[in-house]
Amino acid sequence: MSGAVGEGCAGNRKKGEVIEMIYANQIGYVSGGKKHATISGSKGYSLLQEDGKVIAEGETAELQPDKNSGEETAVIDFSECVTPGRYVLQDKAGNKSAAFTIAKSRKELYTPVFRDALKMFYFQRCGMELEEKYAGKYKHKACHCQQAYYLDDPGRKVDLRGGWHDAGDYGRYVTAAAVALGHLLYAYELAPEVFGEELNIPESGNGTPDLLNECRYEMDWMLKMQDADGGVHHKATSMGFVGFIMPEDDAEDIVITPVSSLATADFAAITAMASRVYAAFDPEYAERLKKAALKAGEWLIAHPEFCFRNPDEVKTGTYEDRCDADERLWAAVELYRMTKDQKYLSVIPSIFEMRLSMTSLGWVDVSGFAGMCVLTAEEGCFDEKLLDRFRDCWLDEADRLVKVAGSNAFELAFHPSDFIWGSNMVLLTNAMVLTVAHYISSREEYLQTAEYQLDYLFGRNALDLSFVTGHGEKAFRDPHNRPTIADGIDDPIPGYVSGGPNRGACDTKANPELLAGVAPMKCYADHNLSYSTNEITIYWNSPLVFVLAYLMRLD
Ligand code: G3I
Ligand code: 9MR
Ligand code: ZN
Repeated sequence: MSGAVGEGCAGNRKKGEVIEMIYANQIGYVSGGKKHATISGSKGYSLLQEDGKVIAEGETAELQPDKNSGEETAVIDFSECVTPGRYVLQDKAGNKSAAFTIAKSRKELYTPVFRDALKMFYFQRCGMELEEKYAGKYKHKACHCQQAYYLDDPGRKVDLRGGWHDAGDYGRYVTAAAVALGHLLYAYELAPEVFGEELNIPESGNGTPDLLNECRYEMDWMLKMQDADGGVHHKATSMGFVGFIMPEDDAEDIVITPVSSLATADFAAITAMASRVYAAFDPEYAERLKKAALKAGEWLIAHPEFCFRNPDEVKTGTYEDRCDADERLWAAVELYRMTKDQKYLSVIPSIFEMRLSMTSLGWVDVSGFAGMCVLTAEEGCFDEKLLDRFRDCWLDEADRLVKVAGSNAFELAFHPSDFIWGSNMVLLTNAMVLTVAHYISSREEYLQTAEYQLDYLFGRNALDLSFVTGHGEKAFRDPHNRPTIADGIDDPIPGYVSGGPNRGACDTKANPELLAGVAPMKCYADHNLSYSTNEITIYWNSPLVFVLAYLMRLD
């Protein structure tokens, strides 16, 4: 990794300043595919080999103002260059893009970042030692092995070892976990052939794909969050966020907050789905998951009302959500797909009347997972009307994304309002919507637009920054991630996705004062204190794994 980005980017480019730059995908492009970069401030460019030899020269169409970056930009199309190698783009003033590869295949191009993005989940493991043979220099001792207690019944304690740390903090939250597992397990279902056993995790070589081994580590923890009556507790964290210490040094009590309908519905959905996925590898485990899903389903039927409470005294993340209809929808279709019992579908008409977004794949809105369940089910599982409804919504949204991407020179399916906390999840779940649209329609433009979204993540953005640690000449380096801050190692663990630019940033390194006049795409600081722009989470990595898996499968 070279080309370190200095302390923070926020505020470094204000309105009115003329920028002359070329932004390229720093990981690179596939020989036979489209190759686009974005030029800012001028139109003439050359494509150079890494040794300086000029391969092509050209001029773009007229520059256009771009609302997201605040720059005057145009698309550079150098698709004609098909020879594998290392290249750089340069404008007439001599400004160079980051270097990038043109590779023979998607597999060749994406495998390193794909492996690291997936190995991230191992590094998030809680409750076990990360041994040197798997974790290398990022090894650490077992953490959070103390018994946890229930906030509403402090005398009741439980062994809660396991699962993944949610993010840069050490909390474990069920709705966030279910969403990450949803991205990962659907990646497996749609592209099983790309998941092998070469992750070098403790279970590697046991005959089960490492992705499923890794997901099971999280699932086993989730099972511990369920009560005997089927209800599932919302989260298990300390009372507040701890300091910047290694996880094994965190000796705070772990408290389990009350059951929520959000957690119970997400749990029902993901355990039902997992029982299907694991059946081929471990039928007994699949049966256990099925029972847990059914119990959660019973709880949902017995508690039709919305239920969620984050006690004020517990200051960690809330994952607050005011509507559980989308979670119940996801649970309904997964439980139906598992049992074929019509009773689960009875909630659907009233949920449809609520006119929810039907394609969301984040922790607030999970209706997109219901869509994926229906759209990817075996023929005849769901009735045609339901299928058509989901299909229409899905393709409408994919068409919208293609149109938005077509309207700017980053080919980014974003409006300024999309730069929220975790904007890179918006980006990557948009790319998921596009790849699934390709899966159901085979239309090339969906795939293309999905890859343009990856271009942005990997450096074709106005920060000239790859949002994945260790991948790209100018990759972000300073995530808000407690182990990375505390371990004394210079390089961050590779393969982590940053939350990304956030217009509503609210920390000491990116906030309204520092960001006054800064364009949405630049509301970002590569600083470990910038939790609102530069944290990492399991559910920001998982959609990247999905998108890369889908693309690699097409080779
Ligand atoms: O949904 C609204 C949208 O309608 C509106 O247009 C937009 C404009 O601001 O905001 C959207 O709400 C945002 C919400 O996330 C949903 O995306 C809020 O502004 C934003 O503040 C909120 O941020 C969440 C953050 O916690 C603060 O609550 C992040 O999504 C969420 O990923 C993050 O999660 C934290 C955990 O609590 C603790 N662990 C780390 C993790 C990552 O930072
Ligand atoms: O580290 C915390 C991070 O995981 C959360 O996403 C974020 C917002 O809830 O909060 C971080 O913790 C900060 C806290 O909110 C305010 N004091 C400083 C903490 C560390 O930066
Ligand atoms: Zn831990």
